[in-house]
Amino acid sequence: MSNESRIGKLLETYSHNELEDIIRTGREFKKLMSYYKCALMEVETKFRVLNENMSLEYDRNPIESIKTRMKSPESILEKMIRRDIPFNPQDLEENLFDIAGVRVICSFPKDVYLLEEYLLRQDDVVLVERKDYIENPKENGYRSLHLIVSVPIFLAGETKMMNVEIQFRTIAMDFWASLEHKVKYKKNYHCDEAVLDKLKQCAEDAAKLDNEMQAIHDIIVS
Ligand code: 0O2
Repeated sequence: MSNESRIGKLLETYSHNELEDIIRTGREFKKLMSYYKCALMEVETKFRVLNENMSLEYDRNPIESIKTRMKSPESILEKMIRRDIPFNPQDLEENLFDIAGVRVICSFPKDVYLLEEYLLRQDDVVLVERKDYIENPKENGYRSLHLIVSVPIFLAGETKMMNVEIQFRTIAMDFWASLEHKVKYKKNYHCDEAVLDKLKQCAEDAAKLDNEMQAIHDIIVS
């Protein structure tokens, strides 16, 4: 369909006021997404600063890598429909907490909790929600520490608090989660019980490896 006929169809379908509403809502969504991007930058910087500082204090970097991602519009829409959230920016902001996501991959399991502690000690970070899937792994074996934190973003005319989801994992937990995600979402493949059991066993093996590497590290640094 050409742009002209698309616009013609919109003008036939919606009244002037309705079209104004759609455009205004679109602009508000765009603004909100830009705020989330700013919040991602703030949180990523906090972790880079902590990593740099710990390398000075303890002569090692506890963070292997940091990944940031904005939830895709398709995933946002799917979650809003699944959770019956009204389609407007305010309800989105109040109900979806994982639009901006930061994944912090750590060297050892204890680093996960150390970084959590250092982050939550900061005056401008507010803890909104905490799910410890390392202490209490999911039924399928998934392990990570999930936090939702609210952080300020300093804009030209105001300061706004924005929610960011942080997932802390070790390299082993990330290795498992990445491959499990690929296997699970592989098209036309239905995982039977035996495959799910094998995946769970792999998660347990990875956790065992993590604990052994942690024990070796503890001996070396003590
Ligand atoms: P993406 O693309 O990573 O954002 P819900 O999101 O509704 O399912 P909830 O309670 O918000 O439920 O989520 P939860 O349990 O805190 O975890 C959500 C995110 O954790 C997922 O995001 C994944 O990134 C990760 N995750 C949770 N469980 C698993 C799992 O079993 N396997 C893997 N590989 N990752 C997991 P999204 O939204 O699925 O996708």
